[in-house]
Amino acid sequence: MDLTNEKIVEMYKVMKRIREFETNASRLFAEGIIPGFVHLYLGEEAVATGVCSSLNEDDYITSTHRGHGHIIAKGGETKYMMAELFGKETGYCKGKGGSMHIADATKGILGANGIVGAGQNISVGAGLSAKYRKSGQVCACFFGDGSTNQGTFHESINLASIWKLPVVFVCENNLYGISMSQARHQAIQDVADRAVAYNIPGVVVDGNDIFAVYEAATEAVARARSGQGPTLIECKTYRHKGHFEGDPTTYRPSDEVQEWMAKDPLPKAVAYLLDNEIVTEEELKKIDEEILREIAAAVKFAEDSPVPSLESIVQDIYTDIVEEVR
Ligand SMILES: Cc1ncc(C[n+]2csc(CCOP(=O)(O)OP(=O)(O)O)c2C)c(N)n1
Ligand SMILES: [Mg+2]
Repeated sequence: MDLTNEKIVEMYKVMKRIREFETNASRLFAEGIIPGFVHLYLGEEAVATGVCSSLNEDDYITSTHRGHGHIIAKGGETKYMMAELFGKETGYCKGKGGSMHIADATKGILGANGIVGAGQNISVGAGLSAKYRKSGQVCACFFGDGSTNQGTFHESINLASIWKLPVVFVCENNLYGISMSQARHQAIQDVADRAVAYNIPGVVVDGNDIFAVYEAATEAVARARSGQGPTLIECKTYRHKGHFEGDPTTYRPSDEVQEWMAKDPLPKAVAYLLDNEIVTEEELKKIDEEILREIAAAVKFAEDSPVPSLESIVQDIYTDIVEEVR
């Protein structure tokens, strides 16, 4: 692979940033500071990082209800994300969207999405737009195993395939849709098998191996960018926490959890960096400390930010948009 040491370190930083953001979100939710629902990306960091590292800055992503990792990996700003989780005025959606509605059009982040499968349709729209404008952009579309039973999955891949749109479909197969195991929700083991029905490549990769994800994504992105159409990449992975924070996860056998915790992508990446002498222990410590400081600053920013004013409840809604259009 054509990866410089510098790029490998950058990829590690992204994974670590996601890990630290999510660890803090978990704590702050348990303390009752973050309201609403949060679905954490802990354990799945290598997927978003590997895929987004293969994209250009002006490429697009669509995301899911478990979106923090995707947004960070595509360059979303952690302080505005954290403020949004807190419901504060300085957040990405001025505190009115929360975890599942974070978007940043300036970075090609077309939004987290509380509707399972809805990002798939949006990715086809983005791909169609890029093709129509001949912009050379690609859209990476993230979604879970559960969503691949939705009509949107099939309709989106069908259109992207027939129109050869520049979309990379990335299934994060974490073996569950809420409490429903994959074995109970579909009669196949590999979601990638479904690519056959649309005559596109379907690839299975170890989603906890950042290099495997990066390699598959790089190939799929090149294929998409050169007008050959979409690829379906299935990343086998596992979430460390429950479906949402507060989920007691009684439905997962403990040996399965242990098996996957041993495959945690973060220590794997650390071992790679040290074993291949890409960084020294000391340099790694400095990198980690820098990320810890960044996330602590994001939490402080969120804490210090004001809650939205009462008047803002009727701002940025339909009537405002109509006025803007006029
Ligand atoms: C259209 C729709 N149906 C049902 C739900 C409720 N729901 C939220 S997350 C989820 C499971 C999603 O599983 P998966 O796609 O595997 O993603 P994961 O949570 O494992 O990342 C469901 C059914 C929803 N949000 N939207
Ligand atoms: Mg799932």
